[in-house]
Amino acid sequence: MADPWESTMDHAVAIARKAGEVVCDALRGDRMVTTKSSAVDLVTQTDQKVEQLIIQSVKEKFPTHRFIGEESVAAGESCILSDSPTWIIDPIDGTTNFVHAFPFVAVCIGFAVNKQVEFGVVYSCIEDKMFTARRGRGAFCNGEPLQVSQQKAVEQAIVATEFGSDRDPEVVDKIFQSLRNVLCLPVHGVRGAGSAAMNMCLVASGCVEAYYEIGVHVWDVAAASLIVSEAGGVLMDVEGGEVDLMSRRIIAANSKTVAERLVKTIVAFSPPRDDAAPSDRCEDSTHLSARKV
Ligand code: LIP
Repeated sequence: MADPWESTMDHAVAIARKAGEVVCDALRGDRMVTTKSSAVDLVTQTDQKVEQLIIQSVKEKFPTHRFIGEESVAAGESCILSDSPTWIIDPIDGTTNFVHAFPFVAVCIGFAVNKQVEFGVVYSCIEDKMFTARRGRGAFCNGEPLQVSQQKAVEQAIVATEFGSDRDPEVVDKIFQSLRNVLCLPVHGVRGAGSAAMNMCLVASGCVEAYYEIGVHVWDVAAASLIVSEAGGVLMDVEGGEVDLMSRRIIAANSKTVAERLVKTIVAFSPPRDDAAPSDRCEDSTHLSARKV
């Protein structure tokens, strides 16, 4: 049966690759860094330039489509997912990595219709790895099929997580309590690529058995969530049950068994939702300052 979103996905792959070229070019020059919700929540002119490149290219081809973009939301746009065809964009997932030239940087484009992700594209541009997934049609890296790890024993797993950009001591304590609990399950190891999407693509690739994080945003995980599930993986909320991409909480695992072990291990808390009213979100631009790296 013909795929109604085939040409749309083709455009997403093409613009992700073009955006990745812009990111890699910027790595060879100076990068002007400012901050958003905290002194370590970084953003650069390249993040903003790449997001606008993607959005403008989509508007020209698909003028009725909607957008949720990390930097557009930071600038005050709404973060509401309607039933309309919606592009969910993280122009640079791993911005801190980008600032430091740490080689895990991804352009993320998720595409949702009726609030369901229909395709996901994650382009790890420094590695030149194009991760893609189309609902019901599998997940791939540079055209090669992806399959999650078959290891069901969490004690023989590698688990990925991140520390996020919230430095509130109470939040940091909960993050470290979870990290300690996971490490002492025990697991073979804990890793972090510095990018939610890259961690999830490592799960889809079978290199890591699970990834969890509290504090991510819908643009970090929307595209990669489909890549994980189409590679045979499982998505779950940190307290069990169906993942809510707006909740800022996620477990992406190779199996329900591993996911459920993490549910029993993680110290859960609830950050302000992505679709909360802007006044209720913790994003505070009073940290805006500029420096060159
Ligand atoms: C990053 C996420 C990561 C999280 C960071 C940051 P960004 O996304 O990929 O998982 O821990 O705080 O949110 O900001 O680089 O697009």
